[in-house]
Amino acid sequence: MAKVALITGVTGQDGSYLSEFLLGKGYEVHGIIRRSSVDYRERIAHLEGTPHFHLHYADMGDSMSLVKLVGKVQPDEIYNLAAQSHVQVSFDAPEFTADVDAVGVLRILEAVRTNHLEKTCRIYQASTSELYGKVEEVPQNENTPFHPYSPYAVAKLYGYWIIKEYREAYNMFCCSGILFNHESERRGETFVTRKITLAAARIAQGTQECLYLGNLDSLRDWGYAKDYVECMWLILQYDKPEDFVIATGVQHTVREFATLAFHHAGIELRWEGEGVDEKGIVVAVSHQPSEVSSQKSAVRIGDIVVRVSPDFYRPTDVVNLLGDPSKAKRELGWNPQKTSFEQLVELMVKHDMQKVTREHFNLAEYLEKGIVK
Ligand code: NAP
Ligand code: G4F
Repeated sequence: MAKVALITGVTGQDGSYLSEFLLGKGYEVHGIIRRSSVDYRERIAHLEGTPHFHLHYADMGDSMSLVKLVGKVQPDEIYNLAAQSHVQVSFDAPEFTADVDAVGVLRILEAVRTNHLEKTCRIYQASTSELYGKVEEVPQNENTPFHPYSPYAVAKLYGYWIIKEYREAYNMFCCSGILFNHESERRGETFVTRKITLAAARIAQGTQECLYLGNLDSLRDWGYAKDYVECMWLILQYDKPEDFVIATGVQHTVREFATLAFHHAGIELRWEGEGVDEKGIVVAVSHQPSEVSSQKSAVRIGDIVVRVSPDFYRPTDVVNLLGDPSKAKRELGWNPQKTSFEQLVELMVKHDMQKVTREHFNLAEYLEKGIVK
């Protein structure tokens, strides 16, 4: 009998990679989607219609929908990835964030209990390095004290503790993966890495003039999402329900990410000024290999292509995340260095250079045919 997995947040970056991973392992995969007036299923469109992949409408804010779905699907494993996952947005929508990211976890746990599946169903909770927030030690491991530093992190802290509570109170196999930032070609376009790789590609191809960023000094431990979903699965296959830090053990600033991303887009930057006056200035431009772009670079030496805008500063910002993945390496046999920082930036820029080229050609074709003016 194939194992049955239920994924909340299946349309997201991680949900899409996890679906592919579990289908590859022979699972029957069920995913929760929510009604939207526009189609946000781009990341899983290639999976729809395949025999072992099923989508169901439900919402993390709607207990009844979750109880009914868990009863219908009878999952062996639940991967609770659904969340309002944007830290900056959580300052603008704190109540919604708490409802989905905190109480939503409780609703999943109770849906499992209501359906009497607590002895058989294993639950993975998408926890986060944001719990360490205003960090109390560097690097951070499973024993580092938490100091959440945003409404998002406070909501996720509830999720972490309610998982632990149900594990101890009801002997349920439920675990948190404390994942550090992980990125990919499918990363949401307002997270800093994807915002940078898309902007670098557009600036190189002349469809954007300047990229506006917030805190350039912020340090993150960035890994590749495709590598991280394997860990979610490994955590649920472990013989005991435990929490794990998942990270690469290497950190870089936002500025370093931007410098490398522009380099892969054919633009060398130097940085000048401080704080809100800091600028990224073009010092050299190279032609792109034809497989990433058909166009010559549109920028010139001396152009300012990155500026700082206080609009992207946060009321409280987490600035020093560095994970210690020793436990995952030792206990799960997971390789934290499968994809390096340099490879990650390169693959994201390469993808976005092609995406921007396609956008450009589509527009040119439409203009030629008189479809848009
Ligand atoms: P993401 O791309 O933003 O995806 C979030 C998913 O949650 C989407 O499928 C979204 O659906 C769904 N969702 C949001 N509100 C919902 C609701 N009320 N009901 C049902 N579904 C809802 O996030 P991600 O990067 O894949 O991250 C996955 C999980 O890991 C999140 O819980 C995130 O907080 C956590 N995490 C991420 C990272 C990271 O670096 N990526 C690190 C640590 C932890 P729509 O498509 O309909 O919006
Ligand atoms: O890319 P970010 O928005 O990711 P953040 O806040 O670290 O959150 C992500 O990772 C968490 C794991 O640690 C997840 F739990 C969470 O769901 C999400 O996936 O920002 C990274 C850093 C921040 O310090 C931010 O202040 O980049 C800084 N930054 C600088 N300029 C910017 C910008 N962030 C964004 N989004 N946009 C900017 O223009």
